[in-house]
Amino acid sequence: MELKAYLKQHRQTIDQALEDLLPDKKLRPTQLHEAMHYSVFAGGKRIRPILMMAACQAAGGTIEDVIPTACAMEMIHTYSLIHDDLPAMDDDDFRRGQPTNHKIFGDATAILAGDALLTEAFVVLSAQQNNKNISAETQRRVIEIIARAAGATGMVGGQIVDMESEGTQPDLATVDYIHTHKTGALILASIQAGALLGGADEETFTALSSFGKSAGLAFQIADDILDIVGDQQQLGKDIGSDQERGKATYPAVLGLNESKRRASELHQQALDIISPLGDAAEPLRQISGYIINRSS
Ligand code: GRG
Repeated sequence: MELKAYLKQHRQTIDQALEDLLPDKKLRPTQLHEAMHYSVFAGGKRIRPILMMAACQAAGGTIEDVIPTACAMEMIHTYSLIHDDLPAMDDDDFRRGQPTNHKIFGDATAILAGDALLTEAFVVLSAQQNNKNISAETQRRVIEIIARAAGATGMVGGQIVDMESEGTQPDLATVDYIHTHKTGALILASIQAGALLGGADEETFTALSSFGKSAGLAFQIADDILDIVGDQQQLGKDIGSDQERGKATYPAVLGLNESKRRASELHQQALDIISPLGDAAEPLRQISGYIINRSS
């Protein structure tokens, strides 16, 4: 399997499905729809949807069955980035190499575009009655997993602890909390949703969930490391901003080398956990390696 081709092909599948699922830009309210399109198509890696597809495959399922759910996840992720960039939060000017949503559309429209993306995601999630491969109970479970991961005890919870910790000297437990909630929760939920929609039995679901926890934390540690050693142009955003803002990061608590060691250790753990899943899990293995070695 060639990872680059796999990522490109699956990214294109998601981009096309997102085009079909998002409200038409020309429809009223056009300003809102344009703002939603702007950030969704500003060039994200689509790593959460791709992880969902790969987890579905690892569980023996059909990728087509996860596409709407994978798009809903990307809509939730994009809303979180739009809100995170606002002046009231990180106040960032660039995201995905483009001016941030509020820089183009203004704060109020950016807030509403985020709100609408989050809400439309649940329209997409709850509107899948026609797929005969997915039972209503599986769909309900997937919606609950995603809602919890996005909410107060998931991503939003991680975000507020992150904000509260700025400029403090956080301990490792607090950094772990921030990372596993702010970033890890949606990654774990993507993998769990893929597993369930792919028909995973309880044993496979448990293995893929453990994989998701390790991969989610590794993703955020890699993000912390990139903020120090990354290339601004490849990342599409300013580097060094974590340190400038006194953010609670792994390198701030453990140093750069120990952070790199932890990311590799988590990758190895993730590989060990899914070794019983054989060839079907090969995309997940390679994506786990990409997560810690990526340059953007
Ligand atoms: C505002 C509720 C709320 C939550 C914000 C996601 C998030 C929580 C904050 C973003 C801050 C940040 C840079 C976190 C680091 C990890 C992360 C989510 C990076 C961006 O995700 P990628 O790398 O981005 O998947 P692309 O652009 O490829 O989709």
